[in-house]
Amino acid sequence: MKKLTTTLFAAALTLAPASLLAAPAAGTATEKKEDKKADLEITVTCNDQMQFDKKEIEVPAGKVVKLTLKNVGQVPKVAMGHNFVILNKGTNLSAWAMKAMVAKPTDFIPTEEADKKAILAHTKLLGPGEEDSIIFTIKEAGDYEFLCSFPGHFALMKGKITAK
Ligand SMILES: [Cu+2]
Repeated sequence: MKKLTTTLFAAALTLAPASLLAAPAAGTATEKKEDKKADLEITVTCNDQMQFDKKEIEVPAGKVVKLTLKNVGQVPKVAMGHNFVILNKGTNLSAWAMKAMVAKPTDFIPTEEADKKAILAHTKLLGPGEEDSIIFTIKEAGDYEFLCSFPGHFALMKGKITAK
């Protein structure tokens, strides 16, 4: 019995530092997006025909949403890259897309403050076979437009997220 107690005590000592280290990470600036638990997960695909497989998406307002974009195409990124950009309410999609179009060094995400502020969330620019996930929460109910900001794509690659 004494041996067992000693063993358990030793085990408790070994476990303690790990749990102590893990605790402070949550809710701090070091929190990674993977750590957040999504209330809802959505997958959107995009392809060489410049199509998202979804044009209308509904999400609950105030909930944590994880959206994964998958590029199922085969054409190289330089000619057919795709991303998924959600714009804040009140943004003029066409005007914003024109700014994005010339922002090649930043993968077609405009660098001006006002244009960046217009973004609610966005994925990386994806080449064929790639995917990226974003985590976001839409606090205010309403309609939000999304698009692919690769030059010339938004005419076909756009849609609406409704937060209810
Ligand atoms: Cu695209």
